[in-house]
Formats: sequence, structure tokens, C-alpha cells
Amino acid sequence: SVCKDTFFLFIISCANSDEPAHLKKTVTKDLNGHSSEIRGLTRNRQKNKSESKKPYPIKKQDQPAHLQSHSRTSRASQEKIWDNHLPNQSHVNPHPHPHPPRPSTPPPSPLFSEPWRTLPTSTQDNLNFLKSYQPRKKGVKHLRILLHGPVGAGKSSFINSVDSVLRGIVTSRAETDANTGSSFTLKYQTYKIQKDDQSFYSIVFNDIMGLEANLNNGVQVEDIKLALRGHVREGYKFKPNGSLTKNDPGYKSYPSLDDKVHVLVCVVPVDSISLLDDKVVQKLREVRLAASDLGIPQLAILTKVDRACPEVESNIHNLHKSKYLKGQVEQFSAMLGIPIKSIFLVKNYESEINTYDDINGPILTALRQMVTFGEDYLVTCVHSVDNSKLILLIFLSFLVLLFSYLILL
Ligand SMILES: Nc1nc2c(ncn2[C@@H]2O[C@H](COP(=O)(O)OP(=O)(O)OP(=O)(O)O)[C@@H](O)[C@H]2O)c(=O)[nH]1
Ligand SMILES: [Mg+2]
Repeated sequence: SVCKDTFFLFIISCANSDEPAHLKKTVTKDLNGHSSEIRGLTRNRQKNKSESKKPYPIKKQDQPAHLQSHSRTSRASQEKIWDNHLPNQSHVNPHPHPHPPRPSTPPPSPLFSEPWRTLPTSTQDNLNFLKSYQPRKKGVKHLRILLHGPVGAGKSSFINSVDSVLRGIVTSRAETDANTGSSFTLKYQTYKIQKDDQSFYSIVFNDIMGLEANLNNGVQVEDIKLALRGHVREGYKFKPNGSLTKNDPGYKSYPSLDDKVHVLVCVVPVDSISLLDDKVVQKLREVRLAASDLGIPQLAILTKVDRACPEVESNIHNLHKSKYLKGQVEQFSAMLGIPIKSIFLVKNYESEINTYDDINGPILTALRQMVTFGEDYLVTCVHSVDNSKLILLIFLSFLVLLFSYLILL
């Protein structure tokens, strides 16, 4: 029996002499117990498993010579290099599973199917409203609208656009400049708009120097705050490196309600909202806070819609259908805290030589809203005016009493 077993072992060993070591081990262990064989197969299976992760298990000697020589190249990079040398899989597999071609989905439309804001179809109603507008507050002749914003935003262009819409001819009274390196408007200037040969509209605009990121460039925030309270005289030339002081001839010490600003409008080009410098945004916020403290209503005009959106450039009717422009309105609202209902998209007159109803519509809608907000403000600021008059009256009475007393002495 011992001889028979030894002979069997000898035959098995000879039969496996050409096999790899790990298989030999398996067979030898087979004679010692079943579990040994399983352990060997498991190791074998594990090896196959790790190899099966790669599409093509490559032995080093099978690799091209130039790859074998890269002994110091990391394993990952070697695999990457080798992957580039793998045969074309479609060539290897003669029967690839054919994938049905995916139907190409058209890109989403840049326009909403319906406008998110509807404007009146006729501009006549707005024109009539503006023509007949008169401030109800006694002693106030004009509603004063101050425009502020970054350099080259289109502030002066907006004044020209309003002038053009209301007069029906393209005008260019407020000088504008295409080269917007630094502010083109340097003086504080009031623009009245002619209604007919004898009269003017009861709305005036104040143009101001543009805001810049640099502390010593552009209009000073303090100057805008002074303008809000009516302390800046007509024609005052802004000094970028210093704000207006009480001793300056451009400073108006006792402004009337007529001199004060009744509506503040922030003008920003819609195509550069996300590019606005943080410092400019900070200045815009400061001005907004100062106006809020004074109770002055605020609106915003987003200009250059034609430059920002090709669909609007080709057809201004798409103004409130453009998804991009609506997104910019929302972004601007979040940036400054101005509600969306107070932000208006506008295309200024800049290259046109005639006026068009399509361009007039958004300008008139924004202007009517400015007048409505401003009129509400004038009604509510009655008390502050009465108080200032009362103080003046008390002071004059005191002077008269003092004078009479001195005469009696
Ligand atoms: N395409 C287009 N261009 C505009 C629009 N509004 C203004 N512009 C142009 O933008 C440039 C600057 O406009 P201005 O009105 O001078 O800007 P501003 O805010 O007064 O600038 P500063 O006085 O320098 O602070 C001019 O060349 C205008 O023609 C608009 O709605 N569309
Ligand atoms: Mg200007």
C-alpha cells in the first residue's frame, strides 16, 4: 500500500512538473487534504480578479520595448502609456453591440415663451401722464431725479434718451463718451426738458460724475450724499481727490425742497453687473443707504441691453423674454437690495437717428415709475419741510424781539 501511494505521488509530480509553482503546490497539497487545494485556487482566483480590472492584462515582457525601459516610471503612468497603445477595441471585437444613435436634444432657448414683465402696448398713456404731471407739493416746481452709477454706465445717455422720447427727436444735450476710461461728465448739471415753446416738463434730471473703484478717482460718495440733500450748486465741478466742503462756493448752505433730490436712480450697464468691482459695489451701497436714511425712493436702470443679448439686439421685443437679462436683474437685485419691481431694463438711444416706439416703451415705463415714486416721497416729506420753516420762523421772531428790545433800551 505504501509503495502504491509513493508511485501515485511520483506520477502526479511528473505530470505537473511544467506547471507554474502555485499550481504544483495545489496538487501536492491535494494529497494532504482538500482545504489546501481550495486555498491555492482562491489565491489563483484572487490574482485573476485583480487582473480582470484591466481590460488587457499585460505582462511586462509583452510590452513594447520602449515601455519596458521606463523602469522608473510609476505604475499608474505606465498603465496610462500602455492604454494608449492598446489595439482599437472595435477592431478586436468583430461584433460590437450596436448602440442606437442618441437623438440630439436641441439647446435650450435663450428666450422665455412669454415675457416676465409686460409693458403697455401704447406709449401714449405714459406720455400723457408725464405731460400733465405737476408736483402737488406747494412750492416745489420740479421733481428732481439724480442719476448715479459707474463710469460709462449710460447716465448721460439716459437723460438724452428721455429728452428724445419726450420731444420725439433724437437729442444729445448731455454729452456722452464712448471712451469710458474715466468719467466724461465732470459737473453737477440740471437738465430740464422742453414740453413746448413756452413750457418745460415738471421733471428735471441731475447728471453726475461716474463712480470708480479707486478712492481718488470718480465722484466722491460724500458728494453724492450732499447732492441728495441739495447742497451741491449747479455747475459745481467735482474734484476726484476731495469732496465738497462748506467753505467751497459750490456748497449751498440752505437748500430748498426743490433743490433736494426726490428720486435716486442707479444706472449700471447690464452686461457688466458680474464684472463690477467690489469697491464700486460698496460705493453704490453707501449711496443707497444714505438715500434710504433720507427716505428718498430708489430705482435702477440697467442699460446696454442690446450689447448684452443678441436676441434683444436683433429684436427689442425680446427685452423681457431674455433669460440672461432676467438673470442679471435678479443678480443686481441681490447685489444692492433693490427690489426687482424697481429695476428697469432700458436700451438708450445711441446710434439711432429717429425715435422708435419699441425703444420708447421701456424708457417711458421706467420714467413713469420714477415720477410715481418721487411724488409719493414729496407727499410724505411734508413734515420735514414744515419743521424747517418753523425753525426759521422762530429764529426770525427771536431776532425781531431782540432788535425791538435794543431800540427800547
Ligand atoms: N449700445 C448701447 N450703448 C450705450 C447705451 N447706453 C449708453 N451707451 C454708450 O455708452 C457710452 C457711455 O455712455 P455715457 O452716457 O457717456 O455714460 P455715463 O454714465 O454718462 O459716463 P460718465 O459720464 O463718463 O460717467 C456711450 O458711448 C454711449 O453711446 C445702450 O443702452 N446701448
Ligand atoms: Mg456722463
